[in-house]
Amino acid sequence: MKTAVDFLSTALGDRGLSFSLAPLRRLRELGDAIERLLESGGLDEAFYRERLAHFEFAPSADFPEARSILAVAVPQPTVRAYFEWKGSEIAAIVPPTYRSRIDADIETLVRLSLADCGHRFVKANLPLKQLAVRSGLGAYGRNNVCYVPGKGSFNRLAAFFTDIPCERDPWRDEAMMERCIRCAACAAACPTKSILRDRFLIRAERCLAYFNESGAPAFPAWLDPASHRCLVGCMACQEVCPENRDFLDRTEDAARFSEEETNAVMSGVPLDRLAAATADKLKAIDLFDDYGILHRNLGALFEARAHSKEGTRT
Ligand code: B12
Repeated sequence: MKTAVDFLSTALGDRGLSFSLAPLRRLRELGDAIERLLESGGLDEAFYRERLAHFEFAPSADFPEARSILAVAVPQPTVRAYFEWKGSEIAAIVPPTYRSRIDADIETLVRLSLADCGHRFVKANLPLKQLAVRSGLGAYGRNNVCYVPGKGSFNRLAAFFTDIPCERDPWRDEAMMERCIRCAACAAACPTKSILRDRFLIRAERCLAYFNESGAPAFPAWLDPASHRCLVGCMACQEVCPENRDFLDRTEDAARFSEEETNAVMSGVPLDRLAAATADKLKAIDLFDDYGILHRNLGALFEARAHSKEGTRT
C-alpha cells in the first residue's frame, strides 16, 4: 500500500523538489539551539528581536494530531529585470529564493499529495535552514546558507506540521559541507565582511541583504557604494561558491521597465497610483509587496553603475 511519503515523493520529488520528514518531538531542539546562541552572545540580541523572535516552536492548538515536520526545498532561478533611466539601461538581479509566491504552489502540491492519503498539514514558522540541515535535507555552507546535495543553494525552503507518523528519525547534528573546510571563496567575496574565517555564524546584522531588505531610509555610511549589485539581497557569497557552479545559468528575464516606469519607481509614486502594467511587472519580479524599498535600492544600483563607469574611464 502507498504511504504518505510515497505520495509526497510523487508530487514533490517528481517535480524536482526535495523534502524531509522529522518527528515532531525534535521541534524543541530548534528553539534550544537559538536560545544557546543568544545566551553565549553568538547571536546579536537586537538582531534576534528584530528578525527571529517570530518563530513558533509548536503547532497551533487546533492541530493536536500533528506528528511530524515536513521540510521542503524548491530550486529557484535568478530573476533579471531591466530598468531604463536617464538614457541608460541596467540589468538588475533579484536573487533566487525571493520568489515568495512560490510558497502558495508548494502548499498546493503538499495539499494535493496529502489529500490523496487523508492527511492534514499546516504551515510552520520555523528556522528553516536549521530544520533542513538537522532533518537531513541539506548541509550548511560556510556562508551559512543551506545546500541540498547535488542541487546547490538556490533553493527556497518551506516547512509544515503534518499528522503523518514519522517512523524513521533522520535527525542529525548540524553539518557544514566538507569542501568548505578548505574553501573560503564566500568569505573573500562578501562585500561587508560578514562571513568570518574563525567563526561559523555569520554577522547577519552586517549582511548586505539585512540592509537592503530593511525599510531604513538610507544605507549605513560605512557600506561601500560599489557593493550594490542586486535589486534586493546579494548574490556575492553564493555566486562564487563552487557548489553552485552548475546552477548559475538559470536566469529568467522577467520584466523590462521603460524610462517612464523607472521614473515612477524612482520618484516613489504611491503603489495605488502606479500604472497597472508597472504594478504587474513588479508582481512578475515578486517585489510588489516590497515596493517601499525599491527606489532606495534601485537608486543605489544606478549609483554603483555610475561609479564603476567612472572607474573604467580613469
Ligand atoms: C533572518 C533571515 C535572514 C537574515 C539573517 C541571515 C542569517 N544567516 O541568519 C538576513 C536578512 C541577513 C538574511 C539574508 C539572506 N537570506 Co535569509 N532568512 C532569514 C530567516 C527569516 C531566518 C534565518 C535564521 O533562522 N537565522 C538565525 C540563525 C541563527 O540561523 P542559522 O543561520 O541556521 O544558524 C544556525 C547555524 O549557524 C548553527 N551553528 C552554529 N554554530 C555552528 C557551527 C557549525 C560548524 C555548524 C555546521 C553550524 C553551526 O546554529 C545556528 C542555530 O541553529 C529565514 C527564513 C526562515 N523562516 O528560516 C530566511 C532564509 C534563511 N534566507 C534565505 C536566503 C536565500 C537568504 C539570502 C541568500 C538572500 C540573498 N540572496 O540575499 C541571504 C543570505 C545571507 C547569509 N549568507 O546567510 C533562505 C535560505 C535558503 C537556503 N537554501 O538556505 C531562507 C530559508 C528563506 C527561505 N524561505 O528560503 N536572511
